[in-house]
This record gives sequence, structure tokens and C-alpha cells, in this order.
Amino acid sequence: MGMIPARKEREKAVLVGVAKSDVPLKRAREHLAELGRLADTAGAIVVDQVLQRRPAFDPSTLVGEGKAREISDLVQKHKADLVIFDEDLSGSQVKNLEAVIKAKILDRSGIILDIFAKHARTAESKIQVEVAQLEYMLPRLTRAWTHLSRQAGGLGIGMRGPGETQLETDRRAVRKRISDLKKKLRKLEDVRTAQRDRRRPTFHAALVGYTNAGKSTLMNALTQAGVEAVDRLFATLDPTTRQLWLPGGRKAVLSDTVGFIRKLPVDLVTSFKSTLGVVSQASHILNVVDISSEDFEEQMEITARILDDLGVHDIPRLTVFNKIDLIDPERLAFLREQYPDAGFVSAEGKIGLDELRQKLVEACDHAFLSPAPDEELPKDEHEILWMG
Ligand SMILES: Nc1nc2c(ncn2[C@@H]2O[C@H](COP(=O)(O)OP(=O)(O)OP(=O)(O)O)[C@@H](O)[C@H]2O)c(=O)[nH]1
Ligand SMILES: [Mg+2]
Repeated sequence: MGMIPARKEREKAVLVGVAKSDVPLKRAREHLAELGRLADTAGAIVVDQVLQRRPAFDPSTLVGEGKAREISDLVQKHKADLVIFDEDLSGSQVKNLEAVIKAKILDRSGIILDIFAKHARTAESKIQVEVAQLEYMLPRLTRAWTHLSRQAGGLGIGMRGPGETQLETDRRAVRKRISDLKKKLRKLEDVRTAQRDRRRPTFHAALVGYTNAGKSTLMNALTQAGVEAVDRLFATLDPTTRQLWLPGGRKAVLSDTVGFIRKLPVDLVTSFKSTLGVVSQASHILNVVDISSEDFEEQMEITARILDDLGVHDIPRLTVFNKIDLIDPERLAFLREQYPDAGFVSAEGKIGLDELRQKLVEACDHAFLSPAPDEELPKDEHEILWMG
């Protein structure tokens, strides 16, 4: 099992955004700001940032050698511990950058994996994250070695999860570990499938959407679930399913799931497939969108793409615009006109929840599913899974 070391001091990070020239500057800045939130969630302090636009990425260092030297100067000036790139780096790019910049080099996927490792709570999510980390690490094993020797004992950001012993083994041992972990996951999955089959007749809605959109807050508002909802990226990793009472006494269940993000590492999506199975088994998908976010439309596209990757095609969807308390009334009126079928709520302010419940009743009727009145849903199917 991966180990999560306690760290004493927050590491200092320099962020590097590299945008191809065809990406608008405003969007490139938003992406870099998001990387800043990721760094913060991982526990780093952002001391500086660099945004470079270039016609194409440099194959050997991504940013080009001149820029790499500039970054190196910034690292020295701030005594920074790590440099986080918003693009994914190949093993050789990391090596070349490390030759110029005397700091730990991380990429976007590395930092996301690190946050997942930090937030994983249940046996299943811990295994899922470890599999994703090992898959990510496999082509970069040499890199892990240099980090460890340099850090001499203290594991920092990007190194959480699989412990030193795994890093010291060769690739074959890592592959063996991956396949063992996958076997464990399959067992957990079987139990889950069996449980799901038992309650098939119930209308099942699943909350999906970009991280921090307010899925868990909405879950709590609709079901009093008591799920953790905080201003943090990837607060939720494990799915929670709770009973949901709809007008007219209809019984339904609602699931809260892991959030999505731009460039979610492919290893993570694959690894979380069983968890996200909750989504592919749902009768209806509620796509929660933070309408106060400047790039909510891009976030909607990203969510749609990930659902596509997960093979979710035929399940009816309802867009739920959340955080309407944060936008002005004119804009809200405009968006209501633009998206006549969507739900508009403030999960935190408990606004629009009755209308949303009504929409769910319609969806429930439409699904032609008759509720099974005497069916007992475990208080938390997932909690029950982890006992024993
Ligand atoms: N102003 C306002 N804030 C909200 C609303 N709904 C949620 N929030 C805040 O948004 C932040 C994220 O909420 P969560 O419910 O944790 O978001 P999530 O979608 O579950 O996020 P992940 O689990 O990280 O994917 C929290 O700080 C909430 O308090 C809302 O309607 N209005
Ligand atoms: Mg959540």
C-alpha cells in the first residue's frame, strides 16, 4: 500500500504554462490559474509563474533552452523546490529540464496524481490511485531514482503514494504490482456489481461534473448525506450513494462521484473506471456546472468528452447550473433563455431545489422505472464494502 508521509514545510513552486500560439491569451492564463489551484491543493506555495506562447512545443525541453535557463534563474531567486509544467512532459524532457533547472520537475498529470494520493480514503480509491501512479511512473523510473537520491529521505510533492521500496525495484516488479492491484480491484468491483444488480429497479441519478462545481454540496442539499464539500479540487474521490425522496413519494437514489478536470491523466480515468461505473449504471446523469466560472463552457465540453471516454452515451442527461447566487440577475435570465431545459440552482443557498426535484420526477417517470417500495438500500454501500 502506498504511504502518505507527513510533510513539515510547504514546498515552493514555480508554475510554467506553455501555450501554442493559437490558444487565446485569456484562456492560457485561466489554465495557468487552474494549475495554481492544483499546486495549492497539493500543498505547495506558488512563488512565481511563467507563461510562454510559442508556435510549437520544443521536443527536447518543451519550452526551449533559453526559457529553461530563465526558469532556472527564477528557481534560484526564490529558492524554489519544484517547477510545475502545465503540459505533460516525456521522460526525456524531464531529464533535459533537470539538467538545466536545479529543482524537482513535475507535470500536470504528476500533480493531479499527487492530489489523488493525498485525498484517497477508502481501500478502493487508494488502490486505484496507486495503479495510476505506477502506470505513470513506469516510463519514468529513472526520474524517480534521481528524485529519491536528491531528496535523501524526505518525500515531497509528486512523490506521495508508492513508497521507496517500489521505486527501488525494477520495471518487472512494478508491472507485477500493477497486475496484483488490478486483481484486487476486480474483486471489489464484483461485490459492487452484485449490489447494484439487487437494486436495479430504483431510479438512479448520478452527479458528474468539473471538480469544485458543487456536486457534493448538491448531494448534501438533496439528501442530507453529510458528504465532505470544500473549496478544494478533487475533494471527493469515492462515490457515495444515498436515498433520495422525490415529490409524490417516489424513491430514488443519488450518487456523488469524483470530479473531472482538463487533461485528467489517462491512467487515472482508466484506473477509476470501476468507481465511475456508478455513472455508467445510472438511469440519469446530472451534469453539475459552476455557472460562476469564467470557463464553464469549456468545463462542460471537458465533462462531455470524459463521459464519452468512459463509454457513457445513451444515458439521459440534465445540465444543472449551480452557484446561481454568484452571478447577476440579468446574466441568469440570459442563460435561462439560452439553456431552457437546464436546472438552475444554488446548492449552498438551497435555491431552485424544488424545481430540480420536479425535473427529476419527470426524468423518473420517463425512465419507466417503477420504484420497489420494500427495497432496502444500505446506509452507505461503500462503507459496508470496506469492512472485513
Ligand atoms: N457560492 C456558492 N458556492 C457553492 C455552491 N455550491 C457549492 N459551493 C462551494 O463550492 C466549493 C466546492 O463544492 P463541492 O460540493 O465540494 O464541489 P465538488 O463538485 O463536490 O468538488 P470535487 O469533489 O472536488 O470534485 C465549496 O467551497 C462549496 O461551498 C453554491 O451554490 N454557491
Ligand atoms: Mg465532491
